[in-house]
Amino acid sequence: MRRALITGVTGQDGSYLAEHLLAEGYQVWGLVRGQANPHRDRVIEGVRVVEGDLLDQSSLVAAVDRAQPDEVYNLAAISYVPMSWHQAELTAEVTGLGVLRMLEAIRMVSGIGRAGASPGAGIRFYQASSSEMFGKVSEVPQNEATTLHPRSPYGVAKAYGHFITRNYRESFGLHAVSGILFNHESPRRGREFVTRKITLSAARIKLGLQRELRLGNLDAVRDWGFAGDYVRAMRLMLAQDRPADYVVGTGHMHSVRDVVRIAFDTVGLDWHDHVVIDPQFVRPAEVELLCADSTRARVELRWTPTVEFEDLIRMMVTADLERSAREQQTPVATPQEHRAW
Ligand code: NAP
Ligand code: F7E
Repeated sequence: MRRALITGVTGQDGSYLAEHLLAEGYQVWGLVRGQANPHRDRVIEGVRVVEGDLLDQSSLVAAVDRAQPDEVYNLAAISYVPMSWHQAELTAEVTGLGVLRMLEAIRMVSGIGRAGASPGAGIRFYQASSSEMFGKVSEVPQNEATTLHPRSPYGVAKAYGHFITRNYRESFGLHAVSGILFNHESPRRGREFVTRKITLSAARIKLGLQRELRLGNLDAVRDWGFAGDYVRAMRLMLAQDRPADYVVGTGHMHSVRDVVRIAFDTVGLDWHDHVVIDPQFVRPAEVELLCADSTRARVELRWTPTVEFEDLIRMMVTADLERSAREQQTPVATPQEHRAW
């Protein structure tokens, strides 16, 4: 039985990846931080919890030692781009240096890099890199060779994580890969990200629980896919004989305005009646456009996405309608509802 350790197991991707690996027969360990982490009940049933924090080197060594994983998936990060301007140093520590600490923990526990250790042997490492690293894009679409020009402290921190992962691969023969994932969403997406903010608001406005939706730049263009599809690519990357980095996305571009239109259309409302542009949601430096060229992932991993953009937005609105209607009837959420985000 293969053993996996997931950091960020309480996040969107962590939950889908844990489900996927359990279904594939893995023993799954999840790193959870904090004394009384309010997200602890998001950990999928069947996952073994180990305490630890990307800010604390010794806790990571202890976690790797306890889980004895064949594969480590480093998904933990401060992942909300606007927050990275307000807490730039913390973002660098967690999202950037946290990767180095995880790599060091693997090196210390497995002995990789010591005299006599065989290159490529031992623990395999997946780093959650991001299309945010492309930032001000130099070409459309973006692939593994596209120049990085990050536009936020988050993007800069991810670029560090990306290069230190590659460096450990080249320096120590570690089987370490970066998945350069484009935006991926689901009903479990955090409420601060634009798709979920829109689908939840459309549902709540429909139910009379909210009057307006305040947004920033409606012209921003992204390549949005379904998180459940993207975690399959993570496992496939670690299953390759030769470690390499892969871009993962759909290759289709849509604007924030498209998300708004489809979400309000799904609940039978005209978005113009409810959306207000609010400068507080406009970023100091914007990533205007992202679009993936996933040829390498499609050819080498045989990975393909299964959920179309419109279906994804409708899936999220439907889930938010059901959840909001339940909350309307039972204002105090049951533990089951907490778990379901
Ligand atoms: P998410 O929902 O925001 O989850 C982030 C996770 O990181 C949470 O489990 C959080 O735990 C954990 N975390 C934060 N600080 C930590 C620390 N100091 N020590 C340990 N754990 C910590 O993110 P996601 O959308 O699932 O994304 C997963 C990863 O992929 C992230 O690295 C993100 O940057 C990257 N990524 C995401 C996308 C996307 O579109 N979703 C695209 C490209 C790359 P708590 O519950 O304790 O806060
Ligand atoms: O913004 C615009 C905003 O916060 C998308 C993270 O998972 O994907 C995500 O980062 C776009 C931006 O995602 C609002 O200006 C307009 O252009 O949903 P988002 P993101 O910044 O692309 C990447 C790949 C990651 O790696 C990150 O971890 O939408 N936008 N109005 C807004 N965005 C938000 N959040 N809120 C608004 O009101």
